[in-house]
Order: sequence, then C-alpha cells, then structure tokens
Amino acid sequence: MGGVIDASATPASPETPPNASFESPVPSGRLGLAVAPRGRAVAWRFGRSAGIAREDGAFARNNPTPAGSRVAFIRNRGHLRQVVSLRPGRAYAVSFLVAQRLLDDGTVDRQALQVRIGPRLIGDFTPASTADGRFVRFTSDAFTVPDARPRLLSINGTNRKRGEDTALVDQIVVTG
Ligand SMILES: [Ca+2]
Repeated sequence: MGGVIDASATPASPETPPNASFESPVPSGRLGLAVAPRGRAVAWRFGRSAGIAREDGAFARNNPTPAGSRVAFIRNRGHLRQVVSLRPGRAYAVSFLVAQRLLDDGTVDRQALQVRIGPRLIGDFTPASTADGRFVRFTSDAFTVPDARPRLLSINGTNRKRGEDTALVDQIVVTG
C-alpha cells in the first residue's frame, strides 16, 4: 500500500470535512495542546494521545503551520477520525498536509501513519522528515465505496520504531 507524497499536487474538487484545519478549539495552557478535545465544533474524535496543537506550543512550535495557527497531532499510537458521506462508485482519495514533529534540539520524529476508510487501508507511509519542519501534501490511494452508508475516515499513528514519535496533520480534504 502506498499513496504518494507530492508537495506540488493540488487536489481537484475537494470536499472539506468540518474543522478540516483543526482551528477549533484553541488550546490553552503552557504546552498549547488540547489532548483529545470533544465537542460539536471539534468534529473529529481523537484517541488519547492525539489532539490539537497551537503553533507556539510544545509540539508544533518548530514546524511552520501551513494553514491557520493550529494543527492536529498524532503521537505514538494516537488517532483521529470523522464520519464522512461519500457517493457510491465515485473515485475518491484523502489528501492532507503532514509533517514530522521537529524538536527543539533539531532532531526530527519518524512517526508512520496509516489512513483508512472504515477498515480499508488507503495509505501507509512515513512522512518526510524535513530539516525545516515544513509540511508536505500526502494523497492516499484512490478508493470507491459500494453504497452511500457513512464511513469512518481515520488517520492512525503506528509508532513502529517505538520510543516517542509525533506527526502533525492539517487541512484534510476528500477529493473526488
Ligand atoms: Ca490549521
């Protein structure tokens, strides 16, 4: 399973899920992290080691936020999910901006992520570890669904190399 990473690709006719840029809520506190926030405006459901990071907070301050001032973080085996409605028979892909967390000492994390629609794997990749912490666009494998039933879109941390690993995600769109 692959998907491609291409910084120049612009998604065609994107469908944007609510809170796709993770601007809500604004994390408070010294760390600037909202761990597994809940609520209507949040739209996403997070596992307990995932949530929203403020641009000047502990997890995102060395990565230039590409859209707005907040991003999602997926630490270790954390995940985020949202139910999406898709039309049967149409070719879709999931696309988002992603970066490995750049730490204060200049080292870069190597979190690997899996992207799924329901149980189906549509992307399994390790985002590029960029020295300047910039985000690149990931686009999943194309997929179709057989019926109009709502489906769970999820991005899951794998923490394959163990230790401490965090990836940052922003601007999720479903193209089709
Ligand atoms: Ca954002």
